[in-house]
Amino acid sequence: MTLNTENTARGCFITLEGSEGVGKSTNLAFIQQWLEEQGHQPMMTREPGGTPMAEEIRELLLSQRDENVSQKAELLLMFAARAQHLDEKILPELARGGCVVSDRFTDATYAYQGYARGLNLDWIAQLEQLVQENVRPDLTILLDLPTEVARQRMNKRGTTDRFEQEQSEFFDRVRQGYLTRAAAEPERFAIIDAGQALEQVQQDIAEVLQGFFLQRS
Ligand code: Z5A
Repeated sequence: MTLNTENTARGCFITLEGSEGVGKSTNLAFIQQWLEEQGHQPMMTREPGGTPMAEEIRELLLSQRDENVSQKAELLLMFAARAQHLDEKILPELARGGCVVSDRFTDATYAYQGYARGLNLDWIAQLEQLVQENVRPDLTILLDLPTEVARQRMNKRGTTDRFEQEQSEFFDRVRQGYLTRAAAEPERFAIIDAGQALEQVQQDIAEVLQGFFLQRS
């Protein structure tokens, strides 16, 4: 399917972002329920992944391996998965006027591959343009939490993928990367304090969603 900015004007594209352990999975279920209660039929998806081929790329990216993973290979695989995800799933849904909610999108590439790994942000911007043309999220909810607290939450969970093996400094850079992007685009980002009690986090998310749909009506 050809990328077309008109597609995004018809549907709505919401992304949920944050460093590891901030509670994305927990709050995605809440967002889905909130949207359904408001009469939407959201298409819930995630990155890397979202289609069979993109999920295979996710496996490649997250699995622990003996050889070093080239940072450029990691970056290109993120965008390869994204191209497939966009063409096969996101764009068709936006074109039919649907609401897409993605657990991570390109802000994660800026935060992880750019700010945390140290890859050139201009390369990321060029790949973003190539793969997405003018498609960008309409709303990005950023769950923000100090790395220390997030790590304590993750420790309770057990399994570790290739990213979760990184040191705290890496996740500090991820967090700062997200905050830098949010500061540059305050009209798209809503920052939520994910250190609050879950009920308060979800109340804040509901207010953000309410404001977003009010603005569009
Ligand atoms: N990645 C990348 O590098 N570049 C890219 O472009 C993209 C991704 C798209 C996989 O992502 C990895 O891909 C990711 C970045 C990289 N690596 N890392 N790290 P992922 O989103 O699948 O993986 P994740 O970040 O580890 O997300 P997760 O496993 O879904 O974790 P989470 O959603 O943030 O956490 P959770 O499971 O919902 O919550 C963690 C625990 O905290 C859990 O026990 C909850 O019950 C608890 N929790 C949640 N909220 C609260 C509150 N408010 N209070 C107390 N406890 C809470």
